[in-house]
Amino acid sequence: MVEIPVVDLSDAINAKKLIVEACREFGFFKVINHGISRELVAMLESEAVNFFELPQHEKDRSGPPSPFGYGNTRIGPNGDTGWVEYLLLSSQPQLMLHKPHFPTIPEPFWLVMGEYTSAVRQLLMGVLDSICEELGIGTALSGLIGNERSDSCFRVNHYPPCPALNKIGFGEHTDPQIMSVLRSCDAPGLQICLKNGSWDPVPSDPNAFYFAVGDTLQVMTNGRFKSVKHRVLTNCIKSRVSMIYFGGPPLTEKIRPICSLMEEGEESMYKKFTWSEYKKSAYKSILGEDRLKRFHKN
Ligand code: GA4
Repeated sequence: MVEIPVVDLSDAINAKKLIVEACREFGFFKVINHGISRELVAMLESEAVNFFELPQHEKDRSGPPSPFGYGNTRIGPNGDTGWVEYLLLSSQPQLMLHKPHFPTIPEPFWLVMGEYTSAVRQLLMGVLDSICEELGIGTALSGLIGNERSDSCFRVNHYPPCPALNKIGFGEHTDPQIMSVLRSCDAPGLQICLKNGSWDPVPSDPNAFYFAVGDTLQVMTNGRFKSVKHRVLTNCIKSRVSMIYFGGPPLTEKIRPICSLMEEGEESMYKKFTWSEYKKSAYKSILGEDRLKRFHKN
């Protein structure tokens, strides 16, 4: 098992360097001393557990996810499946606009999701600012997430204990957005793919957040950072609840390498595209596909 980098946000000077190194090496890191209150996280988890305990027909009234809403076993529109049920919602500031369409999500769940997603968004913006400072490139990244047109989304997954060992809970994939912030309860299952292609289990730590580089950040750094392939395997003992905030840019944003990062004469490895174009193409793909392939030059 390889040690996943741990970034202590209370140590601001070292944190920046560690984050950038981790993004280059793993596309993944763990953050501690993040400042998000345990109570808030615990409240969200408990609302999520209550929701997933509802009778199936009640949950189904808030589905199917097309693309947002309650989903069970089916992931995305192209036939992927997993041992998982989930809620997928577009995030702040649009979160509350969903409310009328999901009659079985109770008011307290909405409130705590609103609070949680804005706290995690702030945390992500801080991490992106650290990346930009370390790379000496202004504040190009956090502005995309803070923007009121940011196309971010939020997912709450529930993996019930599974009688079969090591079944796929959520198949391998990279996240299409800029960066994702994940938190899970104290149950195993998450794995990341290392550069040598082996799968490395990520020990659960309910007090920490895990950050994953997405495809968009890979392009914006012209491949310096790699989006990390990850997956979730089931276990037969414990239910696993995870919550992930996917920080995405506005739909009209042109996705291309950040100029000030490029060395003299360096060319973009990717064709130009907008986030909306990338997203459309992602929704035509299956989960495990290398979605950036179509956007590589040559
Ligand atoms: C992977 C990352 C996020 O969970 C997600 C997923 C989305 C979905 O579940 O609807 C996708 C998947 C994710 C990428 C390819 C397409 C779209 C399922 C799928 C097969 C919400 C996202 O943005 O992309």
